Amino acid sequence: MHGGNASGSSSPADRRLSALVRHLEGSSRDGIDAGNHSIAAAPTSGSYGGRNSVFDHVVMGPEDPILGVTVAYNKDPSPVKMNLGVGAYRTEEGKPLVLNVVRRAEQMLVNDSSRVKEYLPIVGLADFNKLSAKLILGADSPAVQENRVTTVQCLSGTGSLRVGAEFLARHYHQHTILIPQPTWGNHPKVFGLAGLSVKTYRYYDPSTRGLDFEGLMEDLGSAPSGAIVLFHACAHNPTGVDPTAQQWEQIRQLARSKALLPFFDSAYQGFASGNLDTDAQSVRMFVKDGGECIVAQSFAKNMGLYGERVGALSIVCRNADVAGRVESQLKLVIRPMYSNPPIHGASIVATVLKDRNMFQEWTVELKAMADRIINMRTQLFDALRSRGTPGDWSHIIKQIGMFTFTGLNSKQVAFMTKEYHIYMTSDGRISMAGLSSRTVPHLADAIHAAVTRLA
Ligand code: KET
Repeated sequence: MHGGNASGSSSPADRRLSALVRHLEGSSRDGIDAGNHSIAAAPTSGSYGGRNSVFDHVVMGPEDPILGVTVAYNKDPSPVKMNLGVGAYRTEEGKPLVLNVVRRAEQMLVNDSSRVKEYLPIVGLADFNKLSAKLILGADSPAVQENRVTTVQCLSGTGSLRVGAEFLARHYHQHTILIPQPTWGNHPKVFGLAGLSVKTYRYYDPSTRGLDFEGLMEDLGSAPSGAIVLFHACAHNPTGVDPTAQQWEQIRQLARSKALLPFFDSAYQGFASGNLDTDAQSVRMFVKDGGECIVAQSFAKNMGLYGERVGALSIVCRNADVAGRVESQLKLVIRPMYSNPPIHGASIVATVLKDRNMFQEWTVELKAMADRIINMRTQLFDALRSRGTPGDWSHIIKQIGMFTFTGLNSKQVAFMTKEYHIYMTSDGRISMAGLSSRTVPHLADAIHAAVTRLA
């Protein structure tokens, strides 16, 4: 115990607070724990360079390019405003959706009085981990059966990517990671801050609004041997353009021949096709060949658990022995970062995945979300065609997943926000899940005006 605190039996929080109060009053250094002397000695007493904060030099940071769109949207008083920025599902009425099966699972959890709020292990909920691995790799996956997959529960997709990246930065011989150009805006930051060196590979061709397959193969072909390669498992964000099964097979062969390490980001399983197995094909192809790979999974979108922060990181290894050692090191990454993950969301997912009926109910609700998005694509495409909006808009119905990469430029986006109160990311990406039959005409009017006035 640290000694010398005048407040006797008060809690650590109380002691810290009273130390802070004394400190701010500038009265004395007494009573501050030995380890905190630097606080008492810090020049915060009002005379620091004539300024009154040690943080005076801190400049205002920019808003996040995606989440900042919601911040701007929230400030707009217009009744016609639309938020097509963040990828979050909305109902036909424009409301956030909690799946019925999720409500049911939560009810069961609440009613179960044997459930407690103890810490989870560092790696999270065992059932959740096992079931998540099976969900992405396949119920009969030999890799799972042979115990050569280690899965740890993490803070949604982002946390899984970050833990995976930190592990690679510590234990993998190659620190170069190639990410697609373009990709989800957070990828370069997550990987860069974990200590990896981020490079890009060609992915999207704006002239065809499709995959730049040759560019992709060339860039992976000239990547340093052993480099990590990030792939979007399905429903590439922001482009909505995925390789075909045949192209994936060619990518797999090239990646394996160059000993590249595939790192899959699976944030939209079930959202691309409406089918969980179809959307996992790319990952399963790489696991089937017996080689190693990494998968970050998110349950934010497919189970609508955004704010619960539920995800998993799986590392598929050559054998069970390696998997065990890898897991021991993942624990050493996680423990000092956030100690162990939260219990509630993972318990919901485990409850749903474990029960045959609930699982079935989930797939139906998931398919309904995917279908509504596909329906919005058709409606928007038809609305633009009926307005005679210049340009070929067929990419709206060809692209898959939550987003349409419209091809609108940042000026056109700014115009639509200013004149029509439509909020979207400046790269022209719109979240189709934010649209409804009621709002399609307004969006089509805005796009029409933007492309006819600001070519
Ligand atoms: N990967 C991809 C490809 C992705 O689009 C997202 C989220 C995530 C990971 C992280 O999701 P998480 O909530 O950590 O499980 N994308 C949407 C939300 C965001 O930017 O945070 C989006 O692009 O709008």
